[in-house]
Amino acid sequence: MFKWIKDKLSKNEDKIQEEIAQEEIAQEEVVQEEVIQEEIAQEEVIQEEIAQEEVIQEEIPQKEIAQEEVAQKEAVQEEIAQEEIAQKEVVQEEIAQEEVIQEEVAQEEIAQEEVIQEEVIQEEIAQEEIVQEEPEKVSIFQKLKQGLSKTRHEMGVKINTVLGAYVKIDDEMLEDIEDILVSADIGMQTTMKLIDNLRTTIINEKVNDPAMVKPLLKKEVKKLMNEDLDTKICDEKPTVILVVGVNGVGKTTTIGKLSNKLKAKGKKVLIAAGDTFRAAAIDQLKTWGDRAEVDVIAHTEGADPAAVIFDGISAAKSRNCDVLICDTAGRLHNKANLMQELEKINRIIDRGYPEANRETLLVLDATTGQNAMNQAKTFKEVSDLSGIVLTKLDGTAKGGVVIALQSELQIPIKLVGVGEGIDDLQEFNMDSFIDAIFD
Ligand SMILES: Nc1nc2c(ncn2[C@@H]2O[C@H](COP(=O)(O)OP(=O)(O)OP(=O)(O)O)[C@@H](O)[C@H]2O)c(=O)[nH]1
Ligand SMILES: [Mg+2]
Repeated sequence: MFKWIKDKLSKNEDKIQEEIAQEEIAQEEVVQEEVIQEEIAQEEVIQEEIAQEEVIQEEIPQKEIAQEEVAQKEAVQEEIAQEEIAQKEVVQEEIAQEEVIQEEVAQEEIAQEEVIQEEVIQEEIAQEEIVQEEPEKVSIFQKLKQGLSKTRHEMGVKINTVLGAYVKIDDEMLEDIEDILVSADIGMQTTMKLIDNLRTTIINEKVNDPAMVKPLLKKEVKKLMNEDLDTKICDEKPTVILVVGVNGVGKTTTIGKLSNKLKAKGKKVLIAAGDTFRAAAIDQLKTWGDRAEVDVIAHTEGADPAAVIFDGISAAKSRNCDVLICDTAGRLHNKANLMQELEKINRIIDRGYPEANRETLLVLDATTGQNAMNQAKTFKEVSDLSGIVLTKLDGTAKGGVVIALQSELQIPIKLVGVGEGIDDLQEFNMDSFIDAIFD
């Protein structure tokens, strides 16, 4: 019995041992499983971290590059913006400066205008005062000086300013004078000659003082204009004066003034209305004839000018006139036309009045400056000019053209128009003219 119990117990013991062993194995397996799971989990975490790390590291340079690019883009845009602002500022600055300069120029012009007006007033007062002492001679010069006040301002006054700015004579000073002469319509060719001659005189005479330049310049102008040219209008009996020039220059007005002048000298004058282009021209000449108390020989509008001149010659002979003055049309459109017309008229005078002295006066408008010079060249080619009448010298700044005309063409200026009135025509006097524009 005891053995059975012992066996039973032993068997139970074995069974328990068996169960414990199995229990332990199971537990062991569970633990190992957990360890493995743990390790896998840890491995995954590490892998995940590595992957994230790599992603981060990958992302960082891209981010940096992107940030770099954005920064560069911003910098460039900033530069462009600043550049634009700077350019805008420069443009605005330039506009502002331009406006200031324009304002200064306008002020300068106003100031000059005022100076001229003041000079004119002073001259009028002076003229008024002097007229009482020496009526005729002085008033003529004052009138010329008054008329030329703008030219004087353009030349004499500006030259004074330049001379005052230098302590010794040098090339720069001569260039400044050259600029003034060109802008006063003396013309490039004449100005160059004048400056060259002036420079030679300055060197030869060893002149240093700028104050000496103006008298020397005046002397050179006189030399270039040729003092020997005959500036007197012929009025010896019998004389025919043919007046030519383009339209509007003042031919008819000059004829009226000249008739009056000659009549005042005791000459018997007759006018021929050779401008048959329009009726108004004939009427205008008749009006001037009435003013000067001189007869006018006229045909109707559209008549042959040569026929009018022919009748004028016959009348001048039969009435025993001293001077016959012939008006002509200014509307001859081309050189061939002009030449034909003038040749025809000249033939009539040569044949019909061979004993007469001849004057062919070219009338030029001083306000047209260098254009007057071109007209003179054309007329010189088609006609034998004996003199020039320069009208409208009053109030123009282009009086310097007188110097160019006489020195380049060697045709004497004989008369100058200084206004629209009947007395506003003067015999040209070179000395008075040079004084009037330089002093
Ligand atoms: N200020 C001024 N005006 C002048 C002078 N001479 C003429 N005039 C004016 O110039 C304008 C034209 O003058 P005209 O005598 O008709 O000229 P023109 O050459 O005969 O003209 P056409 O017959 O049309 O060819 C007129 O208004 C004149 O009063 C002058 O010396 N000074
Ligand atoms: Mg006319």
